[in-house]
Amino acid sequence: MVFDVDGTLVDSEREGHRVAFNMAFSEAGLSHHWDVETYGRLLEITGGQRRLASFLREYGHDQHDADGLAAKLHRSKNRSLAEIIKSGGISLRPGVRTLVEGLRDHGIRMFIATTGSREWVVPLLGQHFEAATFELMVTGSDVERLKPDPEVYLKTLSIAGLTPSGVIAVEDSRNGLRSAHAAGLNCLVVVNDYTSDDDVTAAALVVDGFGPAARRLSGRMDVPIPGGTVTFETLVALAGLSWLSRA
Ligand code: XBP
Ligand code: MG
Repeated sequence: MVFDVDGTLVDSEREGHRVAFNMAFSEAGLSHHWDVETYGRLLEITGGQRRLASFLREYGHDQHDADGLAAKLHRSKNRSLAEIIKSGGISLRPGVRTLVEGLRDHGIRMFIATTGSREWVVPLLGQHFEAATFELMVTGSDVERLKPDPEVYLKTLSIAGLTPSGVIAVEDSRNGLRSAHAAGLNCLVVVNDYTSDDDVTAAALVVDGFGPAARRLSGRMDVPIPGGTVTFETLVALAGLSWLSRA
């Protein structure tokens, strides 16, 4: 299983990244402030630095100024984010720990494929999981093109020596789903407050959370495995993750 980070394993955008971006604006003496709704709109642009550059161009900065200022603000934002992480400000979504530990106990290989910057992804996941939990973490710092481009998933498959068959991506957003699909992966989408209106109907299965209370919103997933296929529900039931088969 290949997990996305922001919005999937952790509810990191609203009270994590958004707050850190605003701290970067005030540290730079800028009056910009991204409220919850504005940030939700800006999330359409993946990558914090690209998101900043696009916003600054909207505010009349020319391309060169926007890019230079975005890089400076992004460094500042990630410094503030590191403090938020250290203070325990970014927690796992409910049910994630049970799912990850259940998969690990059943020998299912797990990987990370995120747009987020390596400098905070590693310490954040290190805070919540043992080091060996994820065999590999491919981050936005490790690829040229960000989601919805498939590069981060293709790089994960290539380094792990896997083909898409039998590999399931777990995402929260339309950008993430498009990236996983373009890499040929089955995708389970677990929506959150920011992505509940995303068009993710192309996903094999859409649920509204992890854990026993999860509701299936659409789809069902047949997972190709050597010698045939198994429904995702069967796979998760086999993996002792019966909560998902009830979704
Ligand atoms: C979501 C993103 C990231 C974060 C901000 O990544 O688009 O850019 O919003 O992190 P994913 P950075 O859902 O793929 O985990 O500022 O480090 O980009
Ligand atoms: Mg995400």
